[in-house]
This record gives sequence, C-alpha cells and structure tokens, in this order.
Amino acid sequence: MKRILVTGSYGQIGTELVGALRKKYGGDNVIASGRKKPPKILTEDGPYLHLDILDVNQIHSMLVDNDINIIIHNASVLSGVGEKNPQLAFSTNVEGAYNILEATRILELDQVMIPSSIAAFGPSTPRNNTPNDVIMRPTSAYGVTKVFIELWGEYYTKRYGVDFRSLRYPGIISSEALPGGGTTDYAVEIFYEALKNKRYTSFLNKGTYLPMMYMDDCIKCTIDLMEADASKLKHRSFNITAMSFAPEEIAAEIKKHIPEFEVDYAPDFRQAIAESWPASLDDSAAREEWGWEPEYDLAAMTKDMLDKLSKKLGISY
Ligand code: AKB
Repeated sequence: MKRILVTGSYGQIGTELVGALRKKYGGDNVIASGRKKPPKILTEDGPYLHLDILDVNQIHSMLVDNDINIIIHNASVLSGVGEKNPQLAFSTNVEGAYNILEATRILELDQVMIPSSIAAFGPSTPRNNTPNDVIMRPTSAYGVTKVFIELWGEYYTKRYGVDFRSLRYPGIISSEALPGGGTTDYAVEIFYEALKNKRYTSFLNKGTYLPMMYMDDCIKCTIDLMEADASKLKHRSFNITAMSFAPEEIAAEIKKHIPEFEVDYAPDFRQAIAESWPASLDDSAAREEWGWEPEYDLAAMTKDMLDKLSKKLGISY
C-alpha cells in the first residue's frame, strides 16, 4: 500500500496533486504538509500536518509516525524569489532536499520524488529542443539548487539504492492555486487579467519562448513517473514538456475568446532568467522509458483555463 507524504502541499502543484493522489490512493493515505495554514481543499479529504523541512527530527518522526513509504518533496523557492534571495533558495531547496533524501535513505523508504525544472539548464545549453542529457550550467540561484537536487538524488540512487525520481517541470499553467514567484508565472497571471481587466502587462518580452504544460498533464506525468517500473528507467531526471510559446502567442490565443483583450510588455529582472532557459525541450527519454504523452496543447489549455477561471471568478467571457 502506498502511504505518501507531499511537502509544500499548498503550492501551485501540490494543491492539485494532493487531490489527485487522494482520489487514487485514498484520502488517509496521502498526508499533505507544509508550514502554512492550509487551504480548505487540502483538509477536506485527508490529513494536513505542519512540517518544517529544515527540522530533521520533525521530518523523521512524521515519516515514522505516519508509516510513509513515498515522499513527493514539492517544497521549493521558485526562480524569481530565489534570485531576490539566493540564501533562502539555498536553505529551502538545497538543505531541504538534502534532509528529505537523507531521511529516505536512513528510513529505507520505497521512493522519493523531488522536482527539478527547466531552470536546471543555462545559457550554454542548446536552447531549442534541448536534449535530456546535455551541458547544465545554470546562472540563476534557483537553477543551481535544481542541479544539486538532480545530482545528489542520482548519487543516492547509485550509491545507496535510493529510488529517486525527478521531473524537469516547464512552466505550469493552472486555475486552482497561484504560482509563487516564478519566471513562468506570467502565463497564469495573463488569464486572470484577461478575464478581470481585459489587459495585461507582461514581465517577459515578446518572442520569449519557454516550454509549458497544463496542470492536468503535470499531475499525469507526476503520477505516471511515480508508478513507472524502476527496471525500465535508464534516467532518474527527465525533461517533460507539452507546448512551447511566447507571450504574444498565448495572448493571441486568449484574444480568440476575448477579442477586446490587449497586452503590452514591460520586461523586468525575470527576462534575463527566461533568456537563460531552453525555449523548447526534447522529452523523448520520458516518452520512451515510461510512456509520457501530453494531452493539452495551447488551444485546448487556453479554452479549459478560461472555462475554469471564469467559473471560479464569476466572470463570464
Ligand atoms: C519558475 O518559473 O521558477 C518555475 C519553473 C519553471 O521551475 N515555474
């Protein structure tokens, strides 16, 4: 039986991942955790427990007391926040992931998943159709922490047999919880502003292509990799993508549904971060090793986002 702990559960991905995991494995078998007061959605069908990922004793007792055998460690500082506060990125992302990997090793848990990101790549990486195995020299603080996570996790797999798995998430677009301080957040904000104000000022410039994915696909690939047969995995860290677009392209797609919608551009410090990341990814390793295949393209994602958000905000379009 799977007993799963999700850290950072109130984040953009955690909020929806916990619900999907509870549906699949039973509410009581999925422990949501974090340091904040949880939203109602996390306490309705299962337990939410307070957890500080820098407190090693608390991590160990939570894992033992709740008979956990799988950790999905989503607690992380994102790229924008990490660039403003690199020391926070180090403690949350590096020390936090180290504590979780150590607990997995010491307590001999079945599996640990810790997200990586397109941020693990850097300006010397080929930008288009970036391969799974390629030079990784990120220049953002966040990106450096993600390379640490991948390499330390893979080292633990090789050295100690820890079943570490990681997805290099692209920008994730979703309607439930807002992303917290990333470079790809514009692709979520744009929907809120299109519905509320019919205009949006993008903090990334025209022509800034980035790999992206809708939340439904993000949940699917996370659970699919968790369940993948370990004997089929040649890699432990995987590129995954569903689409790639620039701000003016998502704006044009929204405009098909909201013709009055207007966008202008005022790039800030996140422009440099975005320019150091891939524009598109080659995710053939994920497709070959565990059958990854996305469902949503730009048009399908835009329609579903507008439908869900307009219902949530009570604004018709
Ligand atoms: C961010 O923009 O920081 C994240 C990511 C791509 O990892 N969404």
